[in-house]
Amino acid sequence: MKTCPAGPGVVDKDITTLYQMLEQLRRIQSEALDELSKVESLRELEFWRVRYLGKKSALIQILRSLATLPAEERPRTGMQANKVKNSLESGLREKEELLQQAVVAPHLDVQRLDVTLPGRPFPSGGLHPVTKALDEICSVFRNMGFQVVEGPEVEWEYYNFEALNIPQHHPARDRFATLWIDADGRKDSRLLRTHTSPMQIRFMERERPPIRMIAPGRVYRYEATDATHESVFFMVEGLAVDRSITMADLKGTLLEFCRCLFGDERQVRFRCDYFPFVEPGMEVAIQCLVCDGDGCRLCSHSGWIEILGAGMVHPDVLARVGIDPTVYSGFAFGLGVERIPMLRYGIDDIRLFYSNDLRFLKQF
Ligand code: 2U9
Repeated sequence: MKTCPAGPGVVDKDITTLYQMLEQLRRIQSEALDELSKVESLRELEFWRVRYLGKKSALIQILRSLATLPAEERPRTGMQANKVKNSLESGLREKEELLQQAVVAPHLDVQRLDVTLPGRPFPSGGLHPVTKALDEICSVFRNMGFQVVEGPEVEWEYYNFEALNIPQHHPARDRFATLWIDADGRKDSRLLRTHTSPMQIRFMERERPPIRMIAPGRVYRYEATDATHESVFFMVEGLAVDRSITMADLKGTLLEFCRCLFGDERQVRFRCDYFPFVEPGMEVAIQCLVCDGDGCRLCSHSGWIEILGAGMVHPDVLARVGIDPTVYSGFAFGLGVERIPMLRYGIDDIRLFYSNDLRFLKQF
């Protein structure tokens, strides 16, 4: 049972009036703040201000009528009315700030700004599958002590051919369909390098053994493109020169490379081949990744897939750069980079790498 604050004798009517007044103030506050949350522009905000804080608003009317209330009701009603007024005024200020921000920065959706939400991720690019393969190949050789060396794509005929035992009119030149820059038949013309081997020559000219280096990079061939040929593609070539380097070093290094890339279980095959810059030369093949050696369309029913060319550096090549082949020997190898992701992911057309189709590229 409520007692009358004015003590016995004060009529119930006054208590009722007090409670009604306080109740009305609560309603004003709740309705005003509810309406404020729906306001979407400075214009609407002005209407709201006039309606809830203007001279003719219910709240201001109540504040004005405080003087007419019985003295014992005044403090409580006055305190409550001022509280409501303060809360509406601070709500007004906050809203005004937000809406003004929206005018300056309209892209901020003030109404729906939830600062607790995690940020929207920016769409970020990814590495190209050929870049990933290059990085992986380089990292395997780096771990075996090879340094990575890069050089020019526009090259002298000497570095691309002559220094590698491929003089003018040598039949091996047919194998490297060349894009010439100076097509005037001069002795030392410029060309787009057909392999990265010129880098091995350049490196040996300026460094002395022991040498362990790889040369990754873009190479060019004057060829019609098809599913397995591109006129611009990537190669990684490698070279090790030291006293008493043997074929066992070559086999051990390339076996480790194949295991790192294709797993410990994959069989690796070495067979004789010919390249003018190595003697003996060999091709390196791995057991087919699709049929595990049983024979299928990918491996032309042979069970093997060639991935590298290699050999012991020809003594004439060493002698030409001033390294005595009676003291030093070396091994070298080369591979086409695109072939690695093609085999791994079953990509049947090399042109997909360079057609800039995001549906393809996003998969890696
Ligand atoms: C120097 C000495 C020796 C690098 C080698 C290969 C074998 C080879 C192929 C890879 C893809 C040709 O275009 S391809 O088909 N490369 O088979 N490369 S030995 O030998 C060198 C290089 C430089 C001074």
